[in-house]
Amino acid sequence: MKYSMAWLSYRRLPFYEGKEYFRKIYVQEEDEITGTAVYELCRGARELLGIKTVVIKLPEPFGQDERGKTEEGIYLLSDSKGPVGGGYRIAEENGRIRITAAEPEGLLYGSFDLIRLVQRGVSLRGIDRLKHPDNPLRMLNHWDNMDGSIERGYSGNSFFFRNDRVQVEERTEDYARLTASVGINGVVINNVNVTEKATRLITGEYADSLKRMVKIFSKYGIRLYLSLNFAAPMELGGLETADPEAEEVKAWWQEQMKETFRNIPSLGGFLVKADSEGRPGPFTYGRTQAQGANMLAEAVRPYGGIIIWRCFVYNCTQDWRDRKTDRARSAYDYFMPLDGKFEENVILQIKNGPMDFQVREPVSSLFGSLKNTNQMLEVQIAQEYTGQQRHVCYLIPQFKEILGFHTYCRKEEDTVADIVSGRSFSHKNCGMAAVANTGSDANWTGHDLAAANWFGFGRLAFDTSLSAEEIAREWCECTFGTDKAVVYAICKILLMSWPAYEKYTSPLGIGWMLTPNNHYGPNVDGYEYDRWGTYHRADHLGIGVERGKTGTGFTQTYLEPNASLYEEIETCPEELLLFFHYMPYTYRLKSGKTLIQHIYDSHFEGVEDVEEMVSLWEGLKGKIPEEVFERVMLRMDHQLDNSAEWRDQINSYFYRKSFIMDEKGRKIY
Ligand code: GCV
Repeated sequence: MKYSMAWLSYRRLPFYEGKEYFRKIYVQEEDEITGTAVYELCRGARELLGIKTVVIKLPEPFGQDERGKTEEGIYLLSDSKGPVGGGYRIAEENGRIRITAAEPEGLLYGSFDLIRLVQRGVSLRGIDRLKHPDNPLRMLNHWDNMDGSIERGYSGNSFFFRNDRVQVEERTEDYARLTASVGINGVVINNVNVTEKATRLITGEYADSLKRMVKIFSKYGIRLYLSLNFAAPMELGGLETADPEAEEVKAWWQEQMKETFRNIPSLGGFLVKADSEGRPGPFTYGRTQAQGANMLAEAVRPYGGIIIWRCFVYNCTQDWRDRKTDRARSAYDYFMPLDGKFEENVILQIKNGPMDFQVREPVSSLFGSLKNTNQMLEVQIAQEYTGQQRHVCYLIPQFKEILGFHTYCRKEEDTVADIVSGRSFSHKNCGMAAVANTGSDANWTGHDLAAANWFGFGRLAFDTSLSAEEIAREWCECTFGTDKAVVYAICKILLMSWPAYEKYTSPLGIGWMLTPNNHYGPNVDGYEYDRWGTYHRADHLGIGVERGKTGTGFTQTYLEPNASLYEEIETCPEELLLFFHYMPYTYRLKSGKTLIQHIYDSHFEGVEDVEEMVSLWEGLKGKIPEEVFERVMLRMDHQLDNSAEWRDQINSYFYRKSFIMDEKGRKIY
């Protein structure tokens, strides 16, 4: 086997009560996506149940009368009054399972859901499930480069690009299957840092291979998107400017888009990183982010395209001596004044927190503050700052907290989940995106357990009401089967992993403290005297960034009561205390412990948690495939060493800074 099929690696079920349903599939429509649904059901039946399925075309029209007289089997029924937007209903009655949806995508998602239920051994008798995707857009953002490398990639090379060429191969289809099976409907294949060859992806040069990719994606209801280079008019068109207000620039983009969409008519649109970390953007010309985004939006509008404009804009050449400039404020300060000024086909894509995917950050204050602008949540399942797929770090509990955060932008329906789903402000162009964690490794994600984040992101973006526990269990049962001991141990490891990572790395929301550039392993002062705006401000008396009114004022970018909650030390959630406030080491937390003692204790505990995770994994020997067991074991052994390194460096650093002994007298160096 060249590579695994992760949670779609079907293993034959020795006994399954609902086998008979799968002998016949009745289908009404003959469109491509419904065809895929049929193919997937047949494949599932063959591989899971050892059944050869007969596919029967239903007569047109197929109304209520006809439905009464049907035979046993599975029915894929399109019904304009059925669930819309990719939603579906699965209902069983008298030996007939009906999957009903208004659109073919719904039939596909319903079919994958049905297969998942079989994989998990769930009885289908009397089942009645109605599902509507919560988020209209459910996207993966790949940071893949044309040379085949992946920025922040931890599972091999790109399977989209190699040697400056677009690759379309068997793996493209398997990727589409996995991705669509969890409800993802949009994929950006290239890095947001668009340089050199990647700038040319919008030209005809790569059109043939991109078209082949689109053909595969479309079968699975996935739209292709590209990242673009804001300076393309200069780099490709030879213009002297990329000023969004210059007529020649507008004309260049309009002409280019005509060609791009002629080549790839179903292209969804573009993701843009502008004015960030050295990328070009409208600021160069004294223009706003809205002027930049709207100019592009106008060029793609005739083709139904959208512009997804990232809010990750900040000053990355800060002076560490400057205590007023605050990277956390940056996106808010640039984008808030522009609320309501973006075109309807622009979506602002906002990272979950105001810094950069740390293990703990507050939710970005743009959520809830922006009311008249389409917005999307961006999270990162590539574990750049959370152990780089060498550590287990199941991130779905973090995403649940983010989605559940009350912004107080309205009396009801005010959470991040409400906002990005479009419920709060009736937006249609909105949703969730994740920076992807896949690559050419045989298990797709480097660490086998990291696949739970890919699966989990898709499931959560589709259904934000699912709990992190439910998703972990689903993933585990689909991937490893339903043996209770296996499911218990793996779910426990997953659910312990994010809190453990938080405990043994940087304390109480301060973040960073890791090796510059590669972002792996501890280095407390690695970024402290650098230009990136990521400081902990520790001295011999205390630690933390003062972001209250007397500091950078970032607390005041939140709506009330959150602004006051974060401002006041007594009410500030302790897991974020050092993000918002500079605190003395002797400050007593609610637990009664001093801040310094909390740092020591949590670091010892974090490593103990990893020890427990390791022993849970050891208990799985012989219960899961040997190869997977060994591969994960190796990574877990490393995680244990690396977490101890974190513990020792952090504890020693703060002991040496504060000169306060550990009350428990443990070894600190
Ligand atoms: C793609 C962080 C990462 C960069 C990444 C950037 C972004 O700074 O370290 O590698 O660039 O975020 O989100 O654009």
